[in-house]
Amino acid sequence: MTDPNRDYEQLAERLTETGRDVDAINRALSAFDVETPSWGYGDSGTRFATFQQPGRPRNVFERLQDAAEVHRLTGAASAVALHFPWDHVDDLPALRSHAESLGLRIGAVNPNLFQDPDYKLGSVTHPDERVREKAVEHLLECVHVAHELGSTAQSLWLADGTNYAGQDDLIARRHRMLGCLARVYEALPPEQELLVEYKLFEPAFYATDLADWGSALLVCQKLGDRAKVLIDLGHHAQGVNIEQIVAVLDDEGRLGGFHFNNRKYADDDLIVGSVNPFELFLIFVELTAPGRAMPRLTIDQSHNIEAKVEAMTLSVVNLQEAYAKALLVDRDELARAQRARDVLRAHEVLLDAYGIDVRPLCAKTRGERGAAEDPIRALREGGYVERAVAERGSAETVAEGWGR
Ligand code: RM4
Ligand code: MN
Ligand code: MN
Repeated sequence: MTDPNRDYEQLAERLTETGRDVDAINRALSAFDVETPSWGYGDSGTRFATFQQPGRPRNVFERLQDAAEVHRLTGAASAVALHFPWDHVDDLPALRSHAESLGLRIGAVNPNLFQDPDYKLGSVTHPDERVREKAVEHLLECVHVAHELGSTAQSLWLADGTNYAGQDDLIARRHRMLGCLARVYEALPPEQELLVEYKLFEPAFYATDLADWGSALLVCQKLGDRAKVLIDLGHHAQGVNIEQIVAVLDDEGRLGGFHFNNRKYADDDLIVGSVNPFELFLIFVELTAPGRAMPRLTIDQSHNIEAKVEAMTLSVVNLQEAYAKALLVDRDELARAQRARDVLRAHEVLLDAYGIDVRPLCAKTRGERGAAEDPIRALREGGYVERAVAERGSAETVAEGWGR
């Protein structure tokens, strides 16, 4: 068995020898924080089935408890993104103080415009004014909810789109959307921003109304400065260079945030870093480029067969490690190689950082923050899940629906 302290000392020594400022890296790492999604703790499934897990949270209060456990273990997940109406409660102040009593704050509020039968042909793009009004009303309600909960963002994903060529006029849909979103934007209190997510496909299979980052950016530019684009890793065509999208949106001052997950094929919502850790590292290399401010970072995953609290904990750990590796990129050497037009030296600078085992560094930082050096092991040994099963019930069944 290796000694974690010795591993850390050896790594720190090597990093110092190669000119890295280990204290600065430790400071940056310990300030790292992501939002976890309430919907990642509750039931979720595929369109074929939802497998309910023993000890699953029965309501938003219990979903927050699970999120607090992930934060306790990782020290880096202090906010929880909520989804409405999945997380609806009558008493918003009670929800807010429950979160605060657990050492959490409420992250982005996510309106849901994709499950009501009225939205079959769209929400803010729907041809019927009545349906569009209903959608705007829900969005305005979410602005109010966020304000009450101390949240500073609306995170909007539209399922709107068409399944067949000729089904509707694409530009008429766009104009309806712009009209509705302008009203919501106008209603935002100063502390809130509007994050606009895009997705190439699903549930619409001919034309999604906000299919790509460019379409989302155009909408944001029309709305105003506090409208920004949100990137979800599962929402692109295969092979799209996501790190380049990060760089371009940041350059335009419109990078609002991230939905982290990983995919092999479509919007698979698997654990971030489980399929393509190198891509994740390259995204963090862009996010940490000199002069850039970190946008809102959120996990957006559905854990269908894996243990949920464990999956979320591993996701935060994977993000910490990708971030740590990005912090180790020798930016001066990279700039030198680029100036020298040395193609492979520049690439090698990235590979050098990627190749470093940062686990001792992350473990040390977590320990210093009062979190677990080995979060997954601490979760397994700490009995949290067993206690949840005892309190919440152990029925493992297959059910309809997901998100709560
Ligand atoms: C969508 C999208 C949204 C999320 C829903 C549940 O594919 O990623 O961000 O709110 O799923
Ligand atoms: Mn998403
Ligand atoms: Mn998605």
